[in-house]
Amino acid sequence: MNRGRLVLFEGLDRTGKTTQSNILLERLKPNATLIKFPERSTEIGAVIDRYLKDKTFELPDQAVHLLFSANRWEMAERIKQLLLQGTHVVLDRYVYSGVAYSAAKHTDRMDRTWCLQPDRGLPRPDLTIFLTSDDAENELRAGFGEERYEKSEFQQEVKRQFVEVFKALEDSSHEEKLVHVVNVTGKSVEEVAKVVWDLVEPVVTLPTDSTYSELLY
Ligand code: 2DT
Ligand code: MG
Repeated sequence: MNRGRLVLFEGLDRTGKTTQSNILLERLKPNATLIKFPERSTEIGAVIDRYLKDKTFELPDQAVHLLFSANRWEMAERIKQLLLQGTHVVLDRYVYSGVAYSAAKHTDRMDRTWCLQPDRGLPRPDLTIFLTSDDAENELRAGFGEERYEKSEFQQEVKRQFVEVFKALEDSSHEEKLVHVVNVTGKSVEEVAKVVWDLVEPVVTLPTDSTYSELLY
């Protein structure tokens, strides 16, 4: 049987990741599942949810980073099973959010290399799409500012970290393109969905290895 593909949307808050993940899910259905990280319904996800919502709940940055990674490991077996049974898995955030948000904190010794390590061995995306925008338009969307990290200076630093992570990983590997950048500035939801589908269609159509790969940094 043809295995499912792992398609990842990354990006800053409110660049349309969730909207685009849902549109893609509908296009790939019935043969597809959506998983959003952090997955707040698990044991570890509940702690993460509290940390994000309650700004008085303090944890060391290293511990928070490891919780986000542990939350992916909580879901890893399910993702593998879905792929092997032929179901496409659409991810709304994954390891690159983990690195970019943590590295943006500039905690001593917690650099990008440190941040990548706990995710080593997780299923590797077949396609990564990074949704970005030129300006602060994402801040104007409803609800922005309610959770931890939703501050414009921090978002700018996260954006810089995303760019650097992708660049560093791309430079160090000889694989095919690691990430496809889609700038959503001035584009409608439908226009972005079209660009996304043009990237996804070949990936879900072409034959692939019978098993997934793993992330090896
Ligand atoms: P949402 O707004 O998308 O629910 O995300 N985050 C996410 C991290 O800091 N590390 C991670 O590994 C992941 C997956 C991004 C909630 C916030 O959690 C951040 C925003
Ligand atoms: Mg958010």
